[in-house]
Amino acid sequence: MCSRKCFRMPTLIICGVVLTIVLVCITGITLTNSINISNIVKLREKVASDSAAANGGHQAAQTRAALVEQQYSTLQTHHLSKSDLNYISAATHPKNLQRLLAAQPTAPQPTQQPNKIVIEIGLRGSSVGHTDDNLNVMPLPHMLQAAQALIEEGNVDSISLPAAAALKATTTTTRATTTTTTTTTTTAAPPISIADHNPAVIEFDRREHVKQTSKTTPLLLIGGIGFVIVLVAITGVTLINNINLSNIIRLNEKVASDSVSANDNQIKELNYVNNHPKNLQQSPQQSQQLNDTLNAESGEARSLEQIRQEMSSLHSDVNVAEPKLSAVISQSHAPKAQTLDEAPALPFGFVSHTNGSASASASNLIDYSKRAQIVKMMEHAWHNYKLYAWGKNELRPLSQRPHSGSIFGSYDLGATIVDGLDTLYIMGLEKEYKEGRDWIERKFSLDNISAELSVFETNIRFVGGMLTLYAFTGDPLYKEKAQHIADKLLPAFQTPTGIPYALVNTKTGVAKNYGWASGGSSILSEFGTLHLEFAYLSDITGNPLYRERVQTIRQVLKEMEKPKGLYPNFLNPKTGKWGQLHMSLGALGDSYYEYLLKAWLQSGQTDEEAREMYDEAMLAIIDKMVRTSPNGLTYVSDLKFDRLEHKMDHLACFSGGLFALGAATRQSEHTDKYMEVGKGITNTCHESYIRAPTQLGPEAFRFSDAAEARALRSQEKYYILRPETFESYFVLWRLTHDQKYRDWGWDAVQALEKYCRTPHGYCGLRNVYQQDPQKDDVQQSFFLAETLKYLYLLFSDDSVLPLDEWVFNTEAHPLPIKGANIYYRQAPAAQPASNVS
Ligand code: DMJ
Repeated sequence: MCSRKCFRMPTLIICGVVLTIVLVCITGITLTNSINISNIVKLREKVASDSAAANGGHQAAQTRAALVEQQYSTLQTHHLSKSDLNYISAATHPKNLQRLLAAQPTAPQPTQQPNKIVIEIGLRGSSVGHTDDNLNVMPLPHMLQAAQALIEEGNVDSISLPAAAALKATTTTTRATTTTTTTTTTTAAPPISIADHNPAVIEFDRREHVKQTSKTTPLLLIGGIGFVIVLVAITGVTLINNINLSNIIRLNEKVASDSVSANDNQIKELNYVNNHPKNLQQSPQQSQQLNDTLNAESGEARSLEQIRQEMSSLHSDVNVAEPKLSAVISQSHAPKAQTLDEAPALPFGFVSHTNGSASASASNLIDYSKRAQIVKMMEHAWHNYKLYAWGKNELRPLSQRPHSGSIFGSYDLGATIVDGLDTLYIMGLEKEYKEGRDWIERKFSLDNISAELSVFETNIRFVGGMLTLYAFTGDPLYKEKAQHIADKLLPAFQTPTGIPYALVNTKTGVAKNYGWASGGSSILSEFGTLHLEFAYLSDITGNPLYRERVQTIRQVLKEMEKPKGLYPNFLNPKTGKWGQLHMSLGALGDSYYEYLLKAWLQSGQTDEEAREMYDEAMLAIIDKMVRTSPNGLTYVSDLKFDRLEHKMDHLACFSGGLFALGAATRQSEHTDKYMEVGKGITNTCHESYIRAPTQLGPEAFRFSDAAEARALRSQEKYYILRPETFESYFVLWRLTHDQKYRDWGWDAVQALEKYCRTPHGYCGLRNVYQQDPQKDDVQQSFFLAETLKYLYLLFSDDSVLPLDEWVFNTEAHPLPIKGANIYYRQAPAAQPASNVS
């Protein structure tokens, strides 16, 4: 409870002022809010009603104040003797005052209220220091003592004792005293009859006095409490309003920012399209239209000419061969013979996710809603990896912990980060991309670990991932990391033939092959899948060593005698002899063939040797291994010695796209056959999917009288989120624009969502033929690197990573095509070879 000091006049004045300020502030805030949301009618009404409530409270307070004034005024009209004053000073003063008031005659009401009450006290007896002998007053010290007591009790604030003569004169004439305050003008006190009292003048604060009245004190307390309640209510309402307002404002800001970012994405898209070398060759009219749109969107006044100038300042004068693209990849899209030493970063996200229409040519082939679904899947995979396995290699979604049994073991190599980062970039998931980039910068190193790494897997996922990121961004971090990783792999190449071993210890450099591989052989699909990365690494670092290493492999293979024109899967790196004569376009062989075609594409179609080797190999495969089932399904068998095994690995499903790409990029007598086989294989892989209740394909499927495109053995029935079938859908879509490839892809997306999605990421399935298949609890890094990337691209338009500018490594990391892509970022001059070898 408040002591009486709380109710002293100055305290109350201060409180009043503070409350007034608070009220003014609240009213001000409310008004400001009202203005801010003047268009939000409901809210305005609420603010208005709050304001009305505040006014009501204020009026009540004013009424109470008027009552107090009246009560005070009544008190003032009564002359109080010393003893009366003593009553007033007593603890029971309200009662006494009431009694006094009742006993005293009522005087006329003053017209104006003084701010200080003036009480004249009769001074009886002689007075020390008083010159007027007529005064029979209390000795002054006594009077002062009494007055002091009043002050101490808190009843008066100050006492003034005018000179006796003056007092007397005042008393006998007008009997009025005056007092002034800083806030009001001097006012005359009403006439006072004090009979035999010689006055001393005691002034005290009126409000203090009011407090001493029996009726006003409780009223004031009640009023005060009411006022506080009203204030609290007003403050509460105002706060709620403010919260509502800030929410609304935030919402508005978000809407605005979304709209800005949508616009921004459109601008990025337009910038990308506009700055694209292809478009720089458009007709002036087309270009101007595009440029006008861009300027209208961005508010920038960059003319096409300026863009041309900016671009040409980036171009060097190096002439390279015109890409020999077939009619399937439109010749009109072929860039001019230009390349760049330096290029800006590729626009982040490439194109917007929104259903905009930034450019008719760029967006008319985008399936926005389906593509947005793939982005959500990527977010789900990434966020859960981040939550439960950040920095580790892969995620176990069911266990919600890292997958330490992955091919990279339990070392903190962040395989999912490195493998998935370019997909984030392509999808425009900027925040997630930056998290990954930051991790790579701070954490990724092979320096202080003693891991036995697969040369092939490390190359395609880590080196490949870093190289793509370097091409996209020009960020030297990625070039350094790519070189760092490749250097760790180089000891594996120390073999008599130059054919690398499969495994290398990152600390000791000791390399070896798998114990299970035929006769200590290296694996064709592994040592044959280094070319793209190592060749590109040499070009961006200026160090020829990496290219030399893979060129050596190429020469060994080229010169080897090939049984029936085919490449066996095993080759001994010491003897240079083939191991078992097993051939496959699936496991152990697959990406070697892929890299023959792609090395040629990557070189700007100048590496003729690679294309020739590709054609020879693929024609042999068509002849010796590709077959058609009784029901017309085209498939690629494995060949073991002279025996065909009518089985196709899921891994071999990439070859549908590969055959088609071979057809699309060179017109020859084989083109139609390539395309036919490519489409046929892709169709068969689709069949393997739709013949499973889960609509997802098995690891391997067979062709026999009993079944076609179905797994027959239990160990072949799993699906581990593999991408190869979607890769072929994507390539075939790009080359044919046949809607069925998108439809097939979308069916698979729904199957992935239904069977593979878990609350904490995506898992593979143990048996695709079961209605309710068990999940394998592994989210493979290639699910982010490849599966989701190919699906995203399937629903994008052709300007996102166009196939005449980018070539995908076997882990779906796009690498720029030399001479056709401004992001190739070739090093300006060759540097001396590294000592690492
Ligand atoms: C990926 O790591 C690569 O595509 C590789 O070439 C083979 N298989 C896996 C995905 O299935």
